[in-house]
Amino acid sequence: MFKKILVANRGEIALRVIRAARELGIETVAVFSEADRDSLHVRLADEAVCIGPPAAADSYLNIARIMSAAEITASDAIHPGYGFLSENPHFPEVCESCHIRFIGPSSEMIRLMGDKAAARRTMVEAGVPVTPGSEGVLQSADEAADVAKRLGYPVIIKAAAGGGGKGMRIATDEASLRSGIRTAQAEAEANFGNGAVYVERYVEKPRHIEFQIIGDRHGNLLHLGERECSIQRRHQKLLEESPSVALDDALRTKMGSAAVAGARAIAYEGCGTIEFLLGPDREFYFMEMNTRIQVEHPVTEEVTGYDLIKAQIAVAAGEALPWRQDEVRLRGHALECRVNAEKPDRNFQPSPGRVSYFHSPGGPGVRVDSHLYSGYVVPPTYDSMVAKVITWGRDRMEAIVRMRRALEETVVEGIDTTIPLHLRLLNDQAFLKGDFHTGYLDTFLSSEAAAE
Ligand code: MV4
Repeated sequence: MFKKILVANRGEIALRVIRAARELGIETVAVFSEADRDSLHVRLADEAVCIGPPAAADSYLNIARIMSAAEITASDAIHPGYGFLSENPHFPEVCESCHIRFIGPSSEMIRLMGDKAAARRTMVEAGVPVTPGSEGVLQSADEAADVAKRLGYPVIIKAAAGGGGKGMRIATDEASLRSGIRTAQAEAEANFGNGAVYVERYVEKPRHIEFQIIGDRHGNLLHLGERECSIQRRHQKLLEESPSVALDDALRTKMGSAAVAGARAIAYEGCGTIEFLLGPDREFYFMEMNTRIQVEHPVTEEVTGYDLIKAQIAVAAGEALPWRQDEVRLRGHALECRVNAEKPDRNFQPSPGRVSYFHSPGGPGVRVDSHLYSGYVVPPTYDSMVAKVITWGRDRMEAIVRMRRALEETVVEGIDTTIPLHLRLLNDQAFLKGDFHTGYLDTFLSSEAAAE
């Protein structure tokens, strides 16, 4: 097992990793930017190294500075968390050349799944359902028009180097397809330095359902159920839950087996997520694979009882997973509300600044993953998420009632947060019925605005 792990991240996920390492008896090293000098991860780690100025490019994204911190502290492994360097295929390569273990998959795996067209092809070969679409990237607008005619409109144009919704266009006819191809290529070239695009049939009113998978180097690979992530705005999730009301045991087994088949086809090691679109007709299609631990991993931890960060560390150290698919039990229901330092009523404008007072909720079935404390200054420089409130209940309604109660208990003074919006969502009829898709939140927000 590792002796010392460097945590190449900040905020709540840095705390989460430090806590798991501590329970495993592993020492920790925090790295921090000048904006994070007074952050909780700096205090909770055994050692801390300043790696540069506030701008992420000069600190949390700077591989050379992070490797120097790892070398001077004699760290034997690095946990990347999510965001920042977690899906940069170059990072595990540099770690390997420095004889430091990267807690995550190989650079080849990250590179393969980072190319959305290649990921799609890989899943087709593994027998995982994908949306009907072009064979690979498109060479011309004429080729795109031929493919779209065969598929039928509407279609969606996606960038091979994109992901998370970047560089996408919906086309409803040949004219909008031809202009969409041009703008998508230009946008992809400008943003990713790679203008390659492909086309798929557009699935209308889908849910975003993702499966947590985990693999080790001994051939064990299993799924830990799904997360319902349809409640999002501009590809930022606000609220996640497990299980999804849209799945029964039969569909869960079918989608879970597809997720495992996809991950097995690439001999995946570590924690990963297979994202699916689930249509109103209950047909499902592979969308993307994320090769990192995700923000919403706690809802899976709450229904399975497994610690995913400890598992990630153990698997990276070469240990065999002690879990078998037929032993995984999904118990009860979990919700996660992301609390962001934003003004939801002012178009989600960021609300950084000093938190004059913070009171964290507690009691039965409540978990809070947060780096907030009274007096903490939320910097304007990074992601606006300041807390994740997670609740567990024997059924969905108990988890919802607990979430309302927990958010009502929470006090965050000095900045605005998304808590009031969450409380309104948790009383919405469609949400309560579980009757929603990826367009739900936009509709909810416009209907609230119209009622003003
Ligand atoms: C789609 C789709 C409909 N049909 N693909 C959005 C992010 C990226 N991972 C792929 N995305 C989508 N791909 C087909 N063939 C709709 C979306 C989509 C979406 C997916 C999940 C969650 C929110 C979304 C919001 C808009 C579009």
